[in-house]
Amino acid sequence: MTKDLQLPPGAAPDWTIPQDWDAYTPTEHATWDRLFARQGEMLRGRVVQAFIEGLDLLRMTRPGIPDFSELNVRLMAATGWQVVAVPGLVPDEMFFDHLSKRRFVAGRFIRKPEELDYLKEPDIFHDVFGHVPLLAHPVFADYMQAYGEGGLRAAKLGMIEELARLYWYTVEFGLIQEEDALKIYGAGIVSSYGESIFALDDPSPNRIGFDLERVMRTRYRIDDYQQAYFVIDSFEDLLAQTRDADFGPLYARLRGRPAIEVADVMPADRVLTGGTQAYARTKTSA
Ligand code: HBI
Ligand code: FE
Repeated sequence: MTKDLQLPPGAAPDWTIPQDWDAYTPTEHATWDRLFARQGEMLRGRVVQAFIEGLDLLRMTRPGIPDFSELNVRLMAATGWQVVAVPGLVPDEMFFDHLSKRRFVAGRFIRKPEELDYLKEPDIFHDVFGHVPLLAHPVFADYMQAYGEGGLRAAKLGMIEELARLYWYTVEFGLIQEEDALKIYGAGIVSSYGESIFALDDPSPNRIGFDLERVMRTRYRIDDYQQAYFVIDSFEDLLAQTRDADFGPLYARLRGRPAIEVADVMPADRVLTGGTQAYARTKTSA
């Protein structure tokens, strides 16, 4: 997926670069603050409680782009994780290797003020606001490390695409059942104004109970809101389902079965919302 990437000049062999926090301009800090204010407001009552707790614990509620060296003192104390800066996308195996060592790679740049809702590559707002608060949660922190370890094994077996679907439908676009309500926890949703509303409230997408094998068979779209979201019961359950799974036989079964399309509903699905797919249809008929 990220095979043709070249090590950028100035990056270390592990693809990290200094964050160079002093180089951020007032405009860049102001962009962070605008995005933070907009998401903070909207996420109240929509995001999993652990996310809010992570923001507070890591003191991410202070204005301006976070300085990784300060953030890492608190994050390290909470769960032993660190955030490291990278120039952009890194090769899959490098990405997995960092995760397996409890290092989360984050873009250092921030989107332009005139493109608040448009992102070609993950920037610091997506990577740090979206992903880092949950890394302060001990169980989610362990899940992320286990994912990295699983990624290194999947790479050897030629199963990165299947494993990447798990990341996509949990870490990026996951929903969670919390005290009888559906909440957001995926970073791709948390860092997006439009999708924070769409993922929970819109009648279009399917919302289906999480099942590891089902998710690893399901294609995803990277160009628009998801047509299906998968719902976990708790981070403990997500970690248990993936840590206790026997990936050898699982990969053997996946090799023999066709992928599932984004909007398909399968007979074994635990359907929470059968989506109308009205939103996706407006896009294809345009
Ligand atoms: N690199 N910087 C960065 N951020 C990502 O989220 C990322 C990456 N490289 C590979 C990757 N994600 C995914 O393809 C893996 O989940 C497979
Ligand atoms: Fe992400």
